[in-house]
Amino acid sequence: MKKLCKYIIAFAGLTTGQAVLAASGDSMMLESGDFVGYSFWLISMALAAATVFFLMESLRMGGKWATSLTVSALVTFIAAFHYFYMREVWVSTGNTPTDFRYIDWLLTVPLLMIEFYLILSAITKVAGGVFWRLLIGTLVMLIPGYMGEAGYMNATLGFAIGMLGWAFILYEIFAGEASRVAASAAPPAVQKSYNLMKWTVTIGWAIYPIGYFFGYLAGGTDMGTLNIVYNLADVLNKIAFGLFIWYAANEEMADA
Ligand SMILES: *C/C=C(C)/C=C/C=C(C)/C=C/C1=C(C)CCCC1(C)C
Repeated sequence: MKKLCKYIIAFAGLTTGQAVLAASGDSMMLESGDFVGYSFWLISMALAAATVFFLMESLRMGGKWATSLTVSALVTFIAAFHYFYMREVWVSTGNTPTDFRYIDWLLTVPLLMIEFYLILSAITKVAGGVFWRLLIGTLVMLIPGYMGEAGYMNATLGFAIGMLGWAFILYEIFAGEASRVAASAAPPAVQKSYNLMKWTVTIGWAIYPIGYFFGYLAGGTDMGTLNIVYNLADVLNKIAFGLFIWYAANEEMADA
């Protein structure tokens, strides 16, 4: 009977175009109406597709932009993989996949920071200190954030220290050495993309602490909302961020 049920479910899955879902076993079954689950599915696929795109474009463009586009592909690749796991956690247990999310962030956020260094390095010589300061800012932002969310530290304290790390990053890209290099040496296309990236780190990234605040500090929101908010933020901060670099590369190569 159980076997028969499995076959019926597998068949229904196939006929609705959910072949992959069915093949992966019975632990994971996306329920109709599970919008958080839908967002995990959509975004994992969008990240996978973006990875292919950035890699192909990296090969096509080559030259000094190839590394930046490859790093964009690494970001979406790492995130796509984590999304496959996060999706399973959500769909099969309804829990928030906090650990996977932070492991993903720990890898992808430093890579996004490297992008600032790389797009500036593509056009001029940039001191390594820019990279190290952005990396330190990232760690100060994420580690206490994790400890707060996972319950290893007081949630308010983790939030407060994390905000300092983010402020440090914003300082570097708005007023620090990176911003001075961008303003003095970068051609217009790169400046435009630097600005788009800078504002993404300001406005796009603000979504995460806002989610954290409402999720853990302001009485608590439901975890479904928190996950949709984090998921949508990732589309902007991972896929769109890569597209801004791709745009600068295209423009700059057309001008050169
Ligand atoms: C691709 C993933 C990205 C860009 C993740 C970014 C995450 C943040 C900007 C998190 C920020 C946080 C704070 C500023 C305060 C403490 C809580 C955090 C970790 C959610």
